[in-house]
Amino acid sequence: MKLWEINSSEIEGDAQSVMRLGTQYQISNGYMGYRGTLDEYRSEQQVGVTIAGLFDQVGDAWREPVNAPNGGYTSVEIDGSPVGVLTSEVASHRQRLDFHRAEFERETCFKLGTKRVTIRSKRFLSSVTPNLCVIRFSISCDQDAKVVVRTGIDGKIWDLNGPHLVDQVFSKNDDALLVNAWTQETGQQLTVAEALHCPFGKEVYEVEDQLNLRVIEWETQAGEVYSFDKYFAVVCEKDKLGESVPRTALAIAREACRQGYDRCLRDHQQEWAERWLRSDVVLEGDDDAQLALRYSILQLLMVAPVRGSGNSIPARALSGQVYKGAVFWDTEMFMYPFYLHTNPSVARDLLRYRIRTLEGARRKARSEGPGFRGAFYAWESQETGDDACSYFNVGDPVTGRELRTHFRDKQIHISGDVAIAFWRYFEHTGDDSLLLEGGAEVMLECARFYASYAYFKKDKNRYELLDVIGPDEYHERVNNNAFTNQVAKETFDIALKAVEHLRATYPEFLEELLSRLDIESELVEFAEVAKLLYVPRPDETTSLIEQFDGYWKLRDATLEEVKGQLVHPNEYWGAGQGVAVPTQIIKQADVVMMLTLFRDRYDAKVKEANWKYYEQRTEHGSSLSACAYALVALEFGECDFAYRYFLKTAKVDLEGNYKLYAGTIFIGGSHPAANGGAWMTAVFGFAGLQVTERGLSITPRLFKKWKRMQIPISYRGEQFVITITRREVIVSSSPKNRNTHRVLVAGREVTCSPGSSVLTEIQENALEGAC
Ligand code: IFM
Repeated sequence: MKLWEINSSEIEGDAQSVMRLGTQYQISNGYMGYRGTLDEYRSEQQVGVTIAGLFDQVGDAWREPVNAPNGGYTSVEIDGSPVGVLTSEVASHRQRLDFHRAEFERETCFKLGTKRVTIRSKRFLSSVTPNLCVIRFSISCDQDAKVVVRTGIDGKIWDLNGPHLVDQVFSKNDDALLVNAWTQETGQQLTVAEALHCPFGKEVYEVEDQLNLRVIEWETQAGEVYSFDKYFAVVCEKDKLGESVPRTALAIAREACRQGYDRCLRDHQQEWAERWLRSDVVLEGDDDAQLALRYSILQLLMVAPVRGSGNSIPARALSGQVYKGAVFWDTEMFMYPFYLHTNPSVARDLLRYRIRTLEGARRKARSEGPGFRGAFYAWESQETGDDACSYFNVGDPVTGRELRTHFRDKQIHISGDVAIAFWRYFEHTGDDSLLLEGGAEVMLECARFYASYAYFKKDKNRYELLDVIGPDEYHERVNNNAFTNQVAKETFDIALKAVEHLRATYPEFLEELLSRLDIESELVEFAEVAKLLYVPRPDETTSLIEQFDGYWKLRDATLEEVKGQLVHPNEYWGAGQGVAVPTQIIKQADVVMMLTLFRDRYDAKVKEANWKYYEQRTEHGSSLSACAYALVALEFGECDFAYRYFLKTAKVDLEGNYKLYAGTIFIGGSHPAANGGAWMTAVFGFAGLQVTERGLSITPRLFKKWKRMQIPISYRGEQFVITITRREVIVSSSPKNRNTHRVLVAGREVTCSPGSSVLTEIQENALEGAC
């Protein structure tokens, strides 16, 4: 069990540990996230039940996702004294997150004079009924005692820019509790309903201090365990589950209560068993890495959007309202590969979100500059695809002033990141239906945007992309950022490839699409811009790629020097006056990100030279950075480095080693892009798995202490398990597969038919860059 759970006995003292543990122990089911806070906690302890895809704005403050009233609230009083971690003497405390079934559990023993009282609770967000949370709560005391439990729905909500839910109405409907509320901006109704199964005690209904409560009293007998089960449902108008939101919420909570805890848990567990079967990566020989990787996979599995909901995954997933609950490039570039390789139907849902928000991207292109056409995706995308990113996205902690940042208007690589994800879906799965569903349209509109953005420089006879921000956000408004230009060029190439595919396969569909978009005459221009678009190349002598025009001329400072100039620890390093701006210090992988995204296009010499140059100059101020450096390091044998950075990525939330502020802006919460980065480093990096034009390819570089890796992979709609030891690679094709596949193992081609396992011997350390 030990590699399938995290646990902690830390007694939460200060606000920082409450925040960190709340994030680390969160559970989620794609519909909502429930922070890993304790039953008795309230909004001051950042209890958050964050709803996916429901946003609200209050006044001029940032729009952000809505947190629901907490249906999991329970507090206990023994002999008239309140019992809780923050107020009582704690003899022992343990909390646990069970990976098998994404279940949070706590057990706390309190000392109350001569008495010992133990509280246990477990909760899970159902994987089969997305609106449902199920809780089992138990109390026991070593002596007879008078117990009062207050359990119900807490309407006092932790918000960053709220309050979002107004006119809360608390009521009791027969056996169930209800809180009804409405969002401020659009008046969307949201209901939390709670049903309870409690076979003991005397119950009274009460509303106090924004708590909609049942007060249950009874006399305990020494040593007896008293348990009750709580079922709460959160339903919003946007779910379109029925005519009446409250009635739907009541029906879900009551039905779960009728079915009972064990049945709800069984169904939930069954679904989780299937998820793990498709995605668990076994790392034998290294428990530390195994646990961190599995935790990362758990996070990705928990936050995948509910099927058909039209949502994607925000940069802080559902751990709260940070980053406005918005979807960034993090999803397509860092999380998406995991889903694409394990459960492409989720990858498909993520792409559908971009199809759904295409209109917003078109609006943004039109509004961001004269002459811009096509689709410029939101840097911070919410439910409509309009950009939630503000022009002043960071505050200065010294002066308190807002700083102009250009993430929204200049980080144009976002459109290409989205387009590339669409093409990779097609390449990986062979399924072209998404191209017909809107994918081809997205790709063409992204290409159109770049064509309208590109500037033709006559004297050099080339197109350039001026005034942009690459992934390194410390250098704004630069010209010809290597990553951005490469991504834009790729967008033209793949949009044209998509057109060719459709021309050959669905000519009528293509004709209708080109005519609807009125784009046929622009295709020649796309080809021309793609051909003449300048992409910074490796220098012939040094192999170095300049991150953007003029980067080499910036002051070559060290990280220490730059850090030494900070006046305030939270000061933002970029945005106009930032300490990194005049220097070559960068925030996160940029050229190196390009080298891993397009890993086939650059040789190991170029990778090594650039990695060595840029790594010393990278702050890794974003959790997206370390995995890119780890991946590239593996391509020229820097295995110890890669391993360290793999662990850094996989443990970002476990160690809580991340920035809490960018300037004055709170940025705490979970890091699903790093979770995806950890998976990529393990699978693309150490296992060397790649999808090439010739099919799957595996070139393992197992880290020295790893004995065995086992990776389930979905490819072309079929399932495989790859087992790698230091001496052999076994490719097992599921008996349910239909086709025979050729797989390249360490450069040798093997053939794998359905139901077979093919073993290839490899010589330890014989591979280039072996670890
Ligand atoms: O998308 C990232 C960006 O690259 C760096 N700042 C944080 C964003 C959200 O994770």
